[in-house]
Amino acid sequence: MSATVHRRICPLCEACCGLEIEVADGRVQRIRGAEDDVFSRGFICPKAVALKDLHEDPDRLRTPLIRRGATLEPATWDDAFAEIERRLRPIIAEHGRDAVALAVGNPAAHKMGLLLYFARLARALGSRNVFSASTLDQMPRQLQCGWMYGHWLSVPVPDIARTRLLVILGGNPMASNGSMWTVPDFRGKAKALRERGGRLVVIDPRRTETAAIADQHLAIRPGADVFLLAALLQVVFAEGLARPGRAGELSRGLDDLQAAVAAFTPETVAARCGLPAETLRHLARDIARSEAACVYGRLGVHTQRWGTTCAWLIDALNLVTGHLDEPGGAMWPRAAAFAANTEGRPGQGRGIVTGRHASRVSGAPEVFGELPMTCLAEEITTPGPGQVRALITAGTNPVLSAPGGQRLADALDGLDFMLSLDIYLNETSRHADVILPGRSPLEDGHYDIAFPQLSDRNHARYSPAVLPADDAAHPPEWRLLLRLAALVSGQGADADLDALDDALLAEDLRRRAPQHADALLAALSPRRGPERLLDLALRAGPYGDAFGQRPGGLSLDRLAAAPAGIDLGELQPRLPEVLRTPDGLIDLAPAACVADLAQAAERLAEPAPPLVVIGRRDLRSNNSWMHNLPVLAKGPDRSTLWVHPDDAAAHGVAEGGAARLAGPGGEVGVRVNCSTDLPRGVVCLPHGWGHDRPGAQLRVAAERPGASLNDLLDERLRDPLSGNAVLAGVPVTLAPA
Ligand SMILES: Nc1nc2c(c(=O)[nH]1)N[C@H]1C(S)=C(S)[C@@H](COP(=O)(O)OP(=O)(O)OC[C@H]3O[C@@H](n4cnc5c(=O)[nH]c(N)nc54)[C@H](O)[C@@H]3O)O[C@H]1N2
Ligand SMILES: Nc1nc2c(c(=O)[nH]1)N[C@H]1C(S)=C(S)[C@@H](COP(=O)(O)OP(=O)(O)OC[C@H]3O[C@@H](n4cnc5c(=O)[nH]c(N)nc54)[C@H](O)[C@@H]3O)O[C@H]1N2
Ligand code: SF4
Ligand SMILES: [Mo]
Repeated sequence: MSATVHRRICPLCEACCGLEIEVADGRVQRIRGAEDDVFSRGFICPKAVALKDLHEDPDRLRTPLIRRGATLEPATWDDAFAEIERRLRPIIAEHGRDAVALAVGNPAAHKMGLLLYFARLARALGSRNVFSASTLDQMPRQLQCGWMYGHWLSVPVPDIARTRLLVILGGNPMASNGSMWTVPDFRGKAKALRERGGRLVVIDPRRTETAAIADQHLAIRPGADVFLLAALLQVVFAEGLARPGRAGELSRGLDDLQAAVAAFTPETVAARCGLPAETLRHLARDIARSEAACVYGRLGVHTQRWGTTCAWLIDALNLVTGHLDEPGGAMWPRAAAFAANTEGRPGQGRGIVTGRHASRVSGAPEVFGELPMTCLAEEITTPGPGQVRALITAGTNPVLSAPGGQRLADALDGLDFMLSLDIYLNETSRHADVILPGRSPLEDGHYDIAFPQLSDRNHARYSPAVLPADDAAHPPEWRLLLRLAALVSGQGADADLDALDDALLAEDLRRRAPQHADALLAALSPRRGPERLLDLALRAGPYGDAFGQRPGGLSLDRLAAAPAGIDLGELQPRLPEVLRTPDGLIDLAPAACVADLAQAAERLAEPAPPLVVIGRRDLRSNNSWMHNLPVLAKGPDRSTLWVHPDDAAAHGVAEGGAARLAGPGGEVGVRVNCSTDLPRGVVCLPHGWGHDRPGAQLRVAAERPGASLNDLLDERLRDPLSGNAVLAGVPVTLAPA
């Protein structure tokens, strides 16, 4: 039978590479990079090929499961929804909406149906107890952008194509392929940067894969970035190098910023950073004097106690040195759809409000409608009004991905009801009473909602489903979520979903364009579901056809007719139009950050713990859920603890040997690999392992389960501003097993 070649944007990481997938006899034959993809130009990594294994994985769930005693057994969709209705409705009736918590994870960012309709479910439920992987990851960055620019997804990214000096703190794009920065083929782009005489500087405790290709690696002590960044700004101000320029004229708070960093001379922070004062001074001068420089910080600076304050200092440094919104500096993408910073009145908006409520037990602030994932366990286990009694998870595995994972696992067993939307029976979903499986990504159409808002070049791409799916036999996730939305709003599990989908969209349209709602609804038919929302977003977006008012503009029809995507050009300056703050200015000194930095100053002299743990990512792994795919699981063990050989000797552990690693949240058994890429006093363990929990169905992963880093981390350690978890720089002890 003849093969067909299909396009698909890879849904596995933020690089969003365009793939070519060859199918014959209904089976995936071959996956490779799409050379003519306007954005990724043929680049892929080894994970793309694993989409075949994912699609074919016999452990991937294809039918709902319902708990019968100790086991989860296959069931029909109708029985599963009947069970959900039977169990969930009384909990809402008796204890109210807050008794039902929602938790959503990383894959939702990569599946438009899951993302758009999870929002529908959350709205229908109306619970305060909403948790997501954002508070294990990038919430500091979003909060800081909200405070400074007025919207949490107005995130400037390095314009790597034109920069002369790129400084990366706490990011390892050679392994992660970039984050909060969609930059396929980082290696090629970094090489081009160096070939045109530019420089790459990496600030990371470990000599990472990215540090290895850099011109300079500064092995900072974990958690010291807040001091380093304040010192760089101090030098810029003290040496008269500040030239905030155009962005400066649109800012307020420059004097407050200068005052806030004044005490942090390189000499005062050098010891804490583990770096010479002169090195910091030179770096500050290089950034300030470069005609096009960009400082970029990621996971390693966000998942620490000072995450939000670090994010602020990085953007402040870019702005004060004249590199914000300038070619080669940090620039805002202009996405074709769903970007709030292209909607409403250009240059001004409502800004953001946080802390509208607080978590019941720890009093952690609400941020963007969420509470910290690290508060979930205590909200389940602490009795009293408002206690969480039921949980719905969607594409999240917090038992492995959140600090205090084992305590969370214990808490899940105390729930009255738990529902998981997941594709596996895994460490988290094994606690559920009902599991509703999502489909293989190859069976759904795809448009990235978030990542074009973070991309190093403007573009739009859409992939239709690669393989046919039978909606009745296995409904897409958006219909599962809609059915749940109907259920929690009292309409019964057999509500007319198409009518509900129409009604929800009509409601959206009436809010946005009251006079045109009916005409718009008609113009968008006969599409349904996420594709209809996408068509609306594209046509109403900045490049859209405005429903005929801008002929030749974007629509889903037009995008679908361009399989290689549509290039929308290099990043362009967007100030002041991008801003959505109430006064139309950038806030260079958000009060909460200034106060937080003052607290950091008080802790500058604290003695460094003798041994701390940091995390790592491996090109062939992805968080907690791709260890069951044979093509990625083969090869060397990627779950080992890396230790400097002198530390290994000092703690009596040997290369290849077993050891106990203990932290503030617990201890785990690990296997040791010695590595001189780490400084002394720092050990390195990846997260997402620990696939030895009974009852999970991950046969390949269970062969080499590894241990979960999050079992030794402490869920009480958070960035107080954003509620984000602290995932690195945590003190540990190491001993032979
Ligand atoms: N292959 C692969 N790719 C992935 C993922 C994956 O699991 N595997 N996960 C995806 C996800 S969800 C995300 S969010 C992104 C994350 O992508 P990145 O932000 O690039 O994250 P990491 O690769 O974890 O790199 C974080 C770096 O911070 C360093 N670090 C730790 N502590 C500190 C510190 O105190 N200061 C400084 N300066 N550095 C520190 C670590 O050594 C590490 O090199 O990757 C995505 N891509
Ligand atoms: N210590 C430590 N902890 C970390 C990190 C770290 O660097 N160090 N990184 C953090 C980061 S950046 C992130 S983003 C989080 C991720 O945290 P999570 O989102 O909780 O974790 P994942 O491992 O991505 O788990 C994804 C879940 O979704 C399921 N899934 C996969 N595809 C689909 C699908 O198509 N549909 C549905 N319904 N489910 C699907 C998987 O089976 C799995 O259960 O982990 C965080 N945890
Ligand atoms: S870098 Fe790899 S995992 Fe990420 S999108 Fe590209 S092919 Fe997929
Ligand atoms: Mo993440």
